Amino acid sequence: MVNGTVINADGRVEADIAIDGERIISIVPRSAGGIVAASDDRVVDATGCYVVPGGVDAHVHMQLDTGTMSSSDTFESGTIAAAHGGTTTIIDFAEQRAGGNVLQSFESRLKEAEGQCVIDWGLHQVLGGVDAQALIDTRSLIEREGVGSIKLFMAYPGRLYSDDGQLLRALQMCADTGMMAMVHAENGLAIDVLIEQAIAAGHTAPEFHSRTRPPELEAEAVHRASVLSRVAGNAPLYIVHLSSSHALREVVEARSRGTNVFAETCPQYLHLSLEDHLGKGWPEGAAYICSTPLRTKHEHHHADLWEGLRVDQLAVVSTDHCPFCLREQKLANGEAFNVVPNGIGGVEHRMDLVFQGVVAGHISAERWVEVCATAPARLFGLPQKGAIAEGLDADVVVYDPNAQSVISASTHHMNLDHSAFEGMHITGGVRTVLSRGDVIVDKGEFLGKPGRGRYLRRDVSQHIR
Ligand code: DUC
Ligand code: ZN
Ligand code: ZN
Repeated sequence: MVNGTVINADGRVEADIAIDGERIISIVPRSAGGIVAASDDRVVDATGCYVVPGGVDAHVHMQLDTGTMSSSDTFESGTIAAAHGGTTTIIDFAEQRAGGNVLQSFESRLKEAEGQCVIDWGLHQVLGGVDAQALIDTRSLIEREGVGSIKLFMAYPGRLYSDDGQLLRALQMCADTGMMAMVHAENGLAIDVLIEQAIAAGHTAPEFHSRTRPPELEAEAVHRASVLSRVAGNAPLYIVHLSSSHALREVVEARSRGTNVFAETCPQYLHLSLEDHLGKGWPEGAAYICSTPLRTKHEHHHADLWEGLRVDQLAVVSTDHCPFCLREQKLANGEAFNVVPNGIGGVEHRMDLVFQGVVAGHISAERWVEVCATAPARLFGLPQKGAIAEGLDADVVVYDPNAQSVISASTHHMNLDHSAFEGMHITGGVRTVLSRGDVIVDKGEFLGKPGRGRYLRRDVSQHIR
């Protein structure tokens, strides 16, 4: 790959890259002569483009079973869409529910994804019912299946919810093993009261999804999770889909006390708002129902989250990709905010949507690479991903910083009949994508094949040990 600007989290260099098979074998600055290709080499010309590591989306839900429906992207369609957007690794979830067997839940999710993905993939383990056996089984997943992370819920009482005692026991296990505890931090008991009261008062419009999940209840849960992590012996803690200034302040406070806490945000919390999106009413507003919810534009959430990304208060941008088609799925249970399946589809546009922060001057291109690829790879035990470096997997994206496009459901590759980002003008765009040395996307054309993606055995977090 020649003539590009190689950008890693720690800097940039005008350099050429040589790839042999699945790996990057050398990076030669053009000041040192660059690489002179042999006549039978395949050459990708990256003139005028950035050459960056393939994106790592550490939080997605392909074909998620909600009990009554399945999120609309399969592992195949969702990973094809991800590849088009410059993401070459996803991490999805196996889900154990209360009373259920962790190892069985993991095996069955592994089977669902096997043979489908076009890019490399891993799984976190959700614990929807923390009990003694679940914790014993989860510990064994590290060696057995290469799973170094779990997910716990402080929301959804009666479904996936863990009480404080369950959280503490799970966090003690994480402190002991080094496993990363991903936590959905919202006070679910209080939220359920607000939802009940809103419905009783006839407040069913989409905006009440946000009004019944106030940022104070996100912040409170972040605070509690951080305290429990410290009491557990400083368990590695990762707050998922952080959406508000209030919650961010709690992360900063906990980090200043030396807590092992990291947080991700998602493109929807950087670009969308309660008023402009949920506020559209039915049916469009349903498209923006996700949890944590979109926040008001009259506070400083967007600006604070961009600043949090800039100064490393926020470590990662993931999508929480969880698409549901508008009429057949989002509105299938009727027009009341509390019966709409939660989720936004965005796996295809994460790199572009975060790059808009580079265009606007909120973050550097190096930081864009770090939050979209390097940090999630290091936090989730993937040392072979997330950087352009000799010996690492040749997951490489040629990104044109001057390309122009408009996001639209009519041109995206997700199996989704709408886009939460419809009509957004994007500066920058993916030109070519390599996954372990294979060109899988070139100028909008998909060249990969289902099943070529590999299951990634992961280690515990490199940020901790
Ligand atoms: N939390 C997630 O992380 N994903 C989908 C829905 C939710 O509440
Ligand atoms: Zn969640
Ligand atoms: Zn999620």
